[in-house]
Amino acid sequence: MKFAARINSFKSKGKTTLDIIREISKIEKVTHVDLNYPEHFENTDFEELKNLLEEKKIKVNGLALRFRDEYKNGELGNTDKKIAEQAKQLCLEAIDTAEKLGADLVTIWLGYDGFDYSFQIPYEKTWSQLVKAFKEIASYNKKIKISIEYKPFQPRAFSMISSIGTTLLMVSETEEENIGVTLDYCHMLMKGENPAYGLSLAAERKKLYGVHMNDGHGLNDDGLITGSVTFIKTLEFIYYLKKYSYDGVIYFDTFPIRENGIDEVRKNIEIYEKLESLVEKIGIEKIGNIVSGNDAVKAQNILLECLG
Ligand SMILES: [Mn+2]
Repeated sequence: MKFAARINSFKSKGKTTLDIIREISKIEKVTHVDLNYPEHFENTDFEELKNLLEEKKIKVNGLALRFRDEYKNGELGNTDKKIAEQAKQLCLEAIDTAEKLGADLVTIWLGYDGFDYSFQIPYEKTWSQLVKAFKEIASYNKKIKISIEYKPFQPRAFSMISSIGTTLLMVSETEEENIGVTLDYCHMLMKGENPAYGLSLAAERKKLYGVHMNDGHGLNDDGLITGSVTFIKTLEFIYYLKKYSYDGVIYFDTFPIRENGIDEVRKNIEIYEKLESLVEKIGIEKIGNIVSGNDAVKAQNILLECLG
């Protein structure tokens, strides 16, 4: 298995990206990190970073764009063409940097491309602008996969790319081979989606590029430990990951604000592996047979088997 920990879970005053990578490398079973661009590269010597990653045998899964306050009225879809162009350039820089680090994935979450009021933005115009921007970003370097991470709201009241449906529509309209989807489990709950269904839609189309595991109560991006709230939905999600032979990295996008970061990552891995072993124990084929039967009552046998 390939597991990645979240750098910002270990952030505290005075700690550098390099300090955090050193800390994360001590956690057994963590094989990868995801780095935010440009955030985690600021005040960081690039060669030193590269050498440290090699020394600690930690791979970079990918880079994730982080847009600052200057983009608060929109990133790639900003009506101010200058800001939109700047946002695009930042994505291209991230692609170059990912390649230099041997990563093949750049994740783009457009937190600010959205709206808060009725009549605030011209939907079709903004949408077309996003299609054009993603097309340019994806065709810039075909070796790098561009993955759209959607979130229904926060910080905006409505995001432009807010669901598995709008994300796959965007992916489809860009008509580029190397563009796909990153599923953040908690974001899916916020949207009221059943995560496993969204996974199946993306994986069937060979567009599942990234998975962020976590959990939440649905109304907020809680970033809780995987499986801690929605056990059976998480089990179903992992069943589909196995069914589709997902071999990418499992990134724990969780927020241990009051918890010890290292213990929290370990617990995420422990639970993930336990859930995976439950799926294996019950059996992919047996679960598949139950699913194809469309029998709600019989489906509960999966839960009962887990309970022992
Ligand atoms: Mn995420």
